[in-house]
Amino acid sequence: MNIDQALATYKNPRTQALLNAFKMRFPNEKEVYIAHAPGRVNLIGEHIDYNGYGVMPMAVNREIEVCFVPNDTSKVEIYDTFKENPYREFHISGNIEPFEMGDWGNYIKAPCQALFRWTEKRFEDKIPLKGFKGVLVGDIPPAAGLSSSSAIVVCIGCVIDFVNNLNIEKSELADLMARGEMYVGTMGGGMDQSASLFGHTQGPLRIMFKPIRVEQIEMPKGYSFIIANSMRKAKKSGQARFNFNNRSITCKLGLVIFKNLIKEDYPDATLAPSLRRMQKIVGWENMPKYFDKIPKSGLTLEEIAYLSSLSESDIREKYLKLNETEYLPIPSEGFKIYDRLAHVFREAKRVSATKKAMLVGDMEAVARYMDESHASCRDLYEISCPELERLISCLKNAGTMGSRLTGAGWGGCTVSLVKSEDAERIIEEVWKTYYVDYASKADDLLPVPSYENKERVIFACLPAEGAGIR
Ligand code: NG1
Repeated sequence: MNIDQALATYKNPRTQALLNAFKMRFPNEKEVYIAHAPGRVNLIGEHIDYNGYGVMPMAVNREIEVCFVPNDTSKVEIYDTFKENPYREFHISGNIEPFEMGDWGNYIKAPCQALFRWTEKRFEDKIPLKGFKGVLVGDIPPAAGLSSSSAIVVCIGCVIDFVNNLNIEKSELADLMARGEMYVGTMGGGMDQSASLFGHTQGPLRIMFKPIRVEQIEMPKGYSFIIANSMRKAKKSGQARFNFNNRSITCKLGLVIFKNLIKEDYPDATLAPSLRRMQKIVGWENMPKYFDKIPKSGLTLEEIAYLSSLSESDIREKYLKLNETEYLPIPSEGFKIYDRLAHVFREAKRVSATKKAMLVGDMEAVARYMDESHASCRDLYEISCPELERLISCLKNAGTMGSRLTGAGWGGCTVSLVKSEDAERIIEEVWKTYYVDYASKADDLLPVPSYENKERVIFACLPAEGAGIR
């Protein structure tokens, strides 16, 4: 579409800012395209996607947009007006050297490398892949557990798919983007990329993995979800990356111990690639017999070696190695395998129960499962923090039906189920009790915006359509 025509068509201020920024950066380009990808809020099913279990997120009306034109070469040139990140350029190949750890440009490189490798195997004639000139904008709060980073990855994936006429089927693209994002160094499970691609305007999604299957869930009328940011940044680089990978690796260590415990009774289950597959073979009813043999304390490497019948060096090489040079540090309190797995199994059951409750309109039950999920994230998975706890109590005191942290944890956002008629009143009350009386006075949290801009940190969200080209 002609850029002036686009300016006349897309009136919302974010897209207007995007188009104007593109005009300024690339004044000679007249025919442009716009790709978009929403963020997501996870309603229930936390830290279980990477164990193979289904989750229930909802794509929300906060998104990343990229205005772009195809390049004739493999060069990618991109500006970010979203977080004032520096300009980045590179060539697409199957082995793209990453920028420094934590650089935003790695979220652009990740999907490019993944799509190059995918295409190389299938359509030799489309190699080298064409790049693009683009400008990115967005209104998903970064590092808040709303998947701004996966929205960037998915949005760029859509751009590359479009520019090269690849026409990749949606669930394949979701899977590719999930694996592709591991390029930045986190071992996530695939929920975010699928939620961003499969979003729909009627409500949440039930997403199952391997292979990806998505069911659209319709929300009963009269209820809303409020997202509130704790203002504690939940970054996924640095220490937070170790915390995240520690949880994912602890679950893998749990799986090898489990396999050793069941190997005589269920030889088939020893090949299972995830906790879910293993549990499917064993059956929920038989799980406690083995699970109860895992000590409840934090386990040392020596104890894990004993319980899994592996050597310590095997465990280190197979499970603790993060990349060529880094190993996961052994936590001082040991690996709390029992507690982490207890969360995973119970949370997986809660997701199924939530779906059933939502389908029959029992929102009291949905709220109860959300509260239980939060308690489990706090006590068993230990991913909460004092700010999230304080915010949750402000929300509950203001009258939410159910409230929980959402996303990876250690800060970021909460999600609450409320009666739609109560939403505005609850937002006003929590604005006062959390943001004015607490967060604005704490010196190590993100700055609290003015009252007029409060929807940047607390808002009732709407379900949104999935990523694509406008
Ligand atoms: P966020 O909230 O974007 O940090 C991460 C993982 C998800 C999932 C959740 C926890 C990535 C890209 N995302 O999400 O796959 O494991 O944590 O439920 O790693």
